Amino acid sequence: MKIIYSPVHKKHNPSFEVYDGEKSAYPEVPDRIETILAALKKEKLGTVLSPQSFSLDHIEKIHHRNYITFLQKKSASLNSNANFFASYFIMDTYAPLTNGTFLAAKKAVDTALTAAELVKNGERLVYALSRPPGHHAGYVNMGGYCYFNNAAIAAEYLSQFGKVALLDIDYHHGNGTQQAFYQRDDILYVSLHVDPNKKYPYISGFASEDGIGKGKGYNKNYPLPLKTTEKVYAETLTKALVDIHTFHPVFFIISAGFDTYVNDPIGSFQLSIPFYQTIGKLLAGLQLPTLVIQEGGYCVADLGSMAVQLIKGLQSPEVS
Ligand code: OKP
Ligand code: ZN
Repeated sequence: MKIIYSPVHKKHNPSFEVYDGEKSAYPEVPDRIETILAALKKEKLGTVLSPQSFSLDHIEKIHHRNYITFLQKKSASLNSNANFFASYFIMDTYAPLTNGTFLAAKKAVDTALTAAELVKNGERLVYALSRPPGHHAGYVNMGGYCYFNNAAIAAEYLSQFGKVALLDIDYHHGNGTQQAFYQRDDILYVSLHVDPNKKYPYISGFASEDGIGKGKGYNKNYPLPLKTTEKVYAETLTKALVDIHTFHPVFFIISAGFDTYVNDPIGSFQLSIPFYQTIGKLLAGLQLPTLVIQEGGYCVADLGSMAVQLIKGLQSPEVS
């Protein structure tokens, strides 16, 4: 497996989020990616490569030019210790801008695009260690620790070469990714996530949202209750895999969040570390060229183990 990683993500390190009107600790920390990288290396699961640099044109296919320019200019204008919450181009209080945010977010996109290009050129499994994550970032907004939608930009890129199925297994619904492809029939978006009536992002992720126009039927949401068990999760994932199989994609992208873990400080599901290998094996059953893109997951102590289990599952030979 090839792993795409750049240390530039560390330049984005906000000091706090605003939750219930109070400052609180920022869970989306640089150590998340460092610990995953260390665990993958220790288990010798892949070769680490640096991302290539891609033009902003790729980002402009998913985000409005004015939003991109705003992020770039505002970020660069900030002092090194500033945490700036924009009053527009933003959907919540979970996406502060810092001096390094644009550089890190751009590199996270380059990481995803480098991985996408490798998959396009015949690699079977590539892991993009993108940070900050992306699936909440929409056409004109940051939010939920996300600035540029890494997975959507990679999916858009790969769609030039064949149909793309994008499966989002983060605990939260990927509102930004859904929005990007809601009217498209060449990119299928399927998501398993906590019921948005109960948890973030609240505004989307309902089962009734299934696409519009020619995109009708090409968006699938599987909202799950708080405290979802492994049994229910596996049953739901099996349904999602039927959707993907029926679509006959050429490429498979996984928006991989580990906040479905039982000990995640933000999540509420009951998935154990070994269960990520079960998930990986189920996904490997599709036998498609696969791009894994990092999204959330906040139990830093166990992120490395979860990533290792997922990748071992994805690499396990098909049982037929
Ligand atoms: C980003 B991703 C608790 C409030 C958290 C924001 C969640 C963003 C999740 N401090 N609300 O999908 O993992
Ligand atoms: Zn999440």
